[in-house]
Amino acid sequence: MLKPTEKIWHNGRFINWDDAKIHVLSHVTSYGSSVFEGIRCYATSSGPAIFRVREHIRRLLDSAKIYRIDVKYQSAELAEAMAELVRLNHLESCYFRPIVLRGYGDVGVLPNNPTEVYIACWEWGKYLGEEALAKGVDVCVSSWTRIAPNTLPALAKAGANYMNSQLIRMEAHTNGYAEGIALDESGYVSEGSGENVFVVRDGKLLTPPLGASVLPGITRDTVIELAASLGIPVVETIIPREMLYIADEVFFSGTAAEITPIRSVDRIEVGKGSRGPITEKLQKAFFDIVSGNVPDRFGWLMPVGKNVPVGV
Ligand code: PPE
Repeated sequence: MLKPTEKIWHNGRFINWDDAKIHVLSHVTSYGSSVFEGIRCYATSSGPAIFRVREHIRRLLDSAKIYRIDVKYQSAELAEAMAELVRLNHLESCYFRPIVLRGYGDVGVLPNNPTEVYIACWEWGKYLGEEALAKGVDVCVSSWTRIAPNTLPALAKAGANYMNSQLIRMEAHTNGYAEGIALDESGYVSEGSGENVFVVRDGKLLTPPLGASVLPGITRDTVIELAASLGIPVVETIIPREMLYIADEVFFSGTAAEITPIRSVDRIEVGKGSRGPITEKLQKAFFDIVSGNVPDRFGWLMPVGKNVPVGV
């Protein structure tokens, strides 16, 4: 269960956790009009640090722009609000949920409602279970198709997209799987309900392109950069479903899921049915950086104790 913290940021002010309420007739409840983010703050050896905050805020503002939602806060203001939240809530590590929503005003599809911006944070453990990172998870290919182009824009992280995600995740759960992988409208691999997907075959990393109805994952980008630095070739390409079965390794990437190995797809073992060596190498490179064990050579961490760097 969610463990409340003290403060939530709302439109420039810090309010009490219990006061972060909206009216039932807010535009968002009927029409799904919200865009949001999921960001982690890690406990590093030199204090809490927010991972890739710049990129997450950029995606939040991009999502809002796609939906013609005007956000009047600057990136640096939002980043500073997050750093301050960690301090006010006395957290070592946490997960942030910034949400931009259309609030209470008129009722009707054509929006005529104020924009509300909230940022909450809390301690959040491992997304797919404690053992998932080491042992891997069992997943299925979903019978639900990922949102098709020209229906809901996949590049926006909008609340409404998660109705599709819920169908994928509930079906997987009902059938005893940790997660489902959806195919895109053309029948090619798209993504999990809340993660991007990577396949390893013959030492090469494959991941679906942005045109395959995937969220432009920030962990996806992190994996691509880490792979490049480790000399592992990466190809963004359409991936047929059956490639999941004959892959040497498959894994998920996501803020919540981090880098989670997949040990079977539709009860077919992937490789040896356990975490593969390339997945392990990428996990190590990832956790070394976010825990502060190695220098942050990519500039991905923003320490909360310091001023926000210029350019955020
Ligand atoms: N695809 C989807 C559909 C998705 O929701 C996420 C993040 C990703 C890919 C990976 O994106 P990124 O986090 O930038 O690497 N899912 C978030 C929400 C999870 C939730 O259950 O809520 C997350 O991981 O924070």
